[in-house]
Amino acid sequence: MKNYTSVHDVADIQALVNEALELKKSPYAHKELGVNKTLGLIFLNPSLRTRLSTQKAAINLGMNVMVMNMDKEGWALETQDGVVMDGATVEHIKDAAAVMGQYCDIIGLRSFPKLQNREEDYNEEILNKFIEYAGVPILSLESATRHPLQSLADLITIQEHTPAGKRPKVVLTWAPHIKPIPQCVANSFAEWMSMADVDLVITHPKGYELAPEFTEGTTIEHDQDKALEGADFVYVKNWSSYEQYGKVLSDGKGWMMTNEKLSLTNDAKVMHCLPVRRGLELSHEILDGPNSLVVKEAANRLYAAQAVLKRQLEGLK
Ligand code: SN0
Repeated sequence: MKNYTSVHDVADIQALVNEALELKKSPYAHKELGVNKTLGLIFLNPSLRTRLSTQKAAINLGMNVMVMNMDKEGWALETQDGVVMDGATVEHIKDAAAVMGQYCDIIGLRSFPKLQNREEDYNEEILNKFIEYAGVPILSLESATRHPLQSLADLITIQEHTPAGKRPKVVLTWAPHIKPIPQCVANSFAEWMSMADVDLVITHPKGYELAPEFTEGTTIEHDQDKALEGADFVYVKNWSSYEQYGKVLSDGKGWMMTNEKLSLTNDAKVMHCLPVRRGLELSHEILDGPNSLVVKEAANRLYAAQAVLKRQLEGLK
């Protein structure tokens, strides 16, 4: 594997999940693979799980890791081509990426959408410029439209909690939030689940339709109670509107998952990528109760990252 930016970079999803589960059993089995290889983790936005789990995954594989919080510690990056840089930006992304590629064997990049201009975000300008100019494999740590390491961890978690031979009902439900949030996690989740052995239903208020390329063939049910009926997994996530790009359309009253809503399901396990706004996106009672998988899900971020980094390291040879 060269770059890892979406499910489309994965030839065999089940094989990657199996690899991650193997690594979970023996995390240090391949620590020779990464010796004298350096992973650079470049953050243009905040992170907790992604930063720590990817760093640990690299260490488990014997790699060296360098982390740079570009948003706070780097020069302000210019992304437009051909402009006169007489304003606030100091360094062009093509120069910065090319230089980072000299120091790193693999580069992980987090670059959230700005949620101002849909075309710019959905063209993945920053991610694609890194791919173009860094000259080394790129690992997406959440880009403008997707969060593929999260989705891989989600699929691992769902498989671990599904009895063999069962095809679970998985519901992706929109949740309230106070500010515009990327569509990435929901996009990626929909994209991965549509390729996995699950029945996916997406529920959200009208106006929160995701970009059609991620939901083609998926059942959309605007009545949340109806969607939740018989669910084995409920994946809770807020996202801002794609249609009215980056807008928060309502306060989402009545959409927060509670134990009352959980009673409509097949005693569903509840998932969230974190960070979660308690009492707004998801109730305290669920997060502190027996149905929550959020910590186990976060734990699997390590093995998702390790499986992907292992493939990228193997691809360097
Ligand atoms: C990001 C998102 O894409 O949803 C990262 C999730 C892994 N989440 C947020 O930006 C949450 C910010 C907030 O204020 O709650």
